[in-house]
Amino acid sequence: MKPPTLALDEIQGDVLEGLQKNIENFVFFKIINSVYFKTLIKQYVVSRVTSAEQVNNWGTIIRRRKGFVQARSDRFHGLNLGFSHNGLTQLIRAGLPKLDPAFDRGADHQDTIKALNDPPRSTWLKEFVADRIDGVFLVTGPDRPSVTLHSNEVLRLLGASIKVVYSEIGNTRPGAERGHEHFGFLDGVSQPGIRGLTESSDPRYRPGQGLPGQDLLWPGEFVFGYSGQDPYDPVKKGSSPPMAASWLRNGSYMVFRRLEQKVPEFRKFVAEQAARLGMDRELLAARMVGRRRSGAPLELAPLHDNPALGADATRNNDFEFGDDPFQRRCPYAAHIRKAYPRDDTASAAEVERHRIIRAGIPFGPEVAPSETTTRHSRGLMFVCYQTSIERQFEFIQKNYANNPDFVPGKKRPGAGGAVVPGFDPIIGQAPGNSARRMDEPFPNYPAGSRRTTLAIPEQFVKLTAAAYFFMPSITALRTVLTS
Ligand code: N7H
Repeated sequence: MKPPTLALDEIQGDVLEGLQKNIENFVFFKIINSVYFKTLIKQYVVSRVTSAEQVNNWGTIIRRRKGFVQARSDRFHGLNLGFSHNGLTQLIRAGLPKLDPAFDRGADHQDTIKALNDPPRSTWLKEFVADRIDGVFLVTGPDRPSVTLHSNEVLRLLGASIKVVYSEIGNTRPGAERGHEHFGFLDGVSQPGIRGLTESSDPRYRPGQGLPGQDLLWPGEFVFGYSGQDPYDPVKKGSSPPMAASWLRNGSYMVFRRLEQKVPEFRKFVAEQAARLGMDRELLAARMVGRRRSGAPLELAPLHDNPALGADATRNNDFEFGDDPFQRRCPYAAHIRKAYPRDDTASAAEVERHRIIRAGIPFGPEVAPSETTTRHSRGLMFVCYQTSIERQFEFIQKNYANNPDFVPGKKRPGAGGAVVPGFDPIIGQAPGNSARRMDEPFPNYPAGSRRTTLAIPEQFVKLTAAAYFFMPSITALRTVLTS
């Protein structure tokens, strides 16, 4: 099957590949004077926006350097720019066509909050909700001083045409925790492969996969202007997602969620519940996530960690859930089994229509030994990309993570009856912030029939701000959006 040709010089760098980042500044702004703003963006900013092609070139340079000299990703700075529905309305004077319904509504709309069981806007960060948010700059780089310098430079160029509503810096965790999120788990392990971008590591025997287990998807799932997935066949090319206007081409929707993580509370809960269940606490935490801290998937390391497996990109995604019909290795409700059920539902093709590309970064300080209840705000600046927020991010949150009946149709072994898998214990949210349950925290592996439930009285991941953006192509930034 012929891979599509992607216009990488048109697509913003964070969308498909991710800007290289130790540090990322999220600058949320309001447009004060749209005429000046357009002129200044066109004149000074567009040329600084980092494309996927540039990210690719950096990647090559870094890989080459790794082979010869010391890896030095530290020179690279990235800049990307997105607009909310309000922002686009300011820029397109002729009027905005109907876009993705979720995007048009916005993350802070009552209906969105209700549909996702999100905490009310009144509980979000005060500064974030203090004013209208029209757009966001993502400024990335190796260290805080240089990222701050770059951010200030962009803000200086835009002068009084915008007002910063809120900004916050995300940072990868230090030392051995690098690449791990604040609960301690390796993140960024599984991402969809993209046809036309991700190469197959085994073109002869696994042409439909990038790395082993990484299904290749048609790019229209993530970027406008290309074929997406066929709804009935996971391999076949489907139609291109509808484009309400031609300037959507090579653009993507971004979901931003500032998710605070209650780390000491999570640890305490896991320790108490592991003691109650008579099991290892590391195993309980892993059964909530579906992977070990090292990244090793429970499907391949059901009882003991295997750090070599976790670190091996050729093996750490090479599994399905279909071989684990009674959740003996990995609970149905575990975060990764909910968020990407692989072959666990009636239709593998359908599952691939609800994928996202994740590009988040942790924020906040490390937990000090004395911090036994959360005193400092920390968590994940969650970011994901897609061509339909409704069918991708919102579907995962609402129909999978928040839905105790998903995956449906599972039975206990023998004549044990139907299973209610429960909520995703990491990101699932129950109506009114009420308590959640998850089935089978204790492993019946390799055999056994001990029935256990995990009652989770509080959220360890709490939404404190959210917004939806559109990341336009470089050409759209240079033309339609700034003329
Ligand atoms: Fe999740 N965690 O540490 O527990 N996530 N996530 N996520 N997540 C994943 O594969 C985590 C969040 C997905 O392809 C891993 O990269 C935390 C939201 C998807 O097999 C870990 C938070 C949504 C995958 C975590 C959080 C998702 C995934 C395994 C919030 C979307 C890929 C490492 C604070 C609604 C599944 C990896 C696959 C993986 C964690 C948020 C979705 C460790 C702490 C909001 C699709």
